[in-house]
Amino acid sequence: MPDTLYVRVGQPVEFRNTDNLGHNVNVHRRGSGATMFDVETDPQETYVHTFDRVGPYDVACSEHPGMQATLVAADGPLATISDNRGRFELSGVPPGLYRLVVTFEGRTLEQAVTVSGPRTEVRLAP
Ligand SMILES: [Cu+2]
Repeated sequence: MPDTLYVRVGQPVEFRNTDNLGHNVNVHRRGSGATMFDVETDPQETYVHTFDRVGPYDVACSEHPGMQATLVAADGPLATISDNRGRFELSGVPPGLYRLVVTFEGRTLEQAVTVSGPRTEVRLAP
């Protein structure tokens, strides 16, 4: 938990097994499928990995197929997770031209966004 998480590139991410059962954590880069790591974690054991590339990653436990998550690595503070209606808010964004990247349900959409005032609303066109 949670099933979707964003992390910063260069910051250590801790994968902690708080269960009484052994688990496995395997993480693949979405798209290429490249394996980032694939480790067994005993109860109360922790594994730490630092992501060095932006993008979405698929997290799974090979022993329990229902255990899945999405992890998105971002290289700056302008990242967040939307609510269950797809709404999100980022504060303190300096004016300028940005590239909005949205990842959901295994798909990635991109759109140019110009921030020019105190509030900019964006509607993502699929
Ligand atoms: Cu498991």
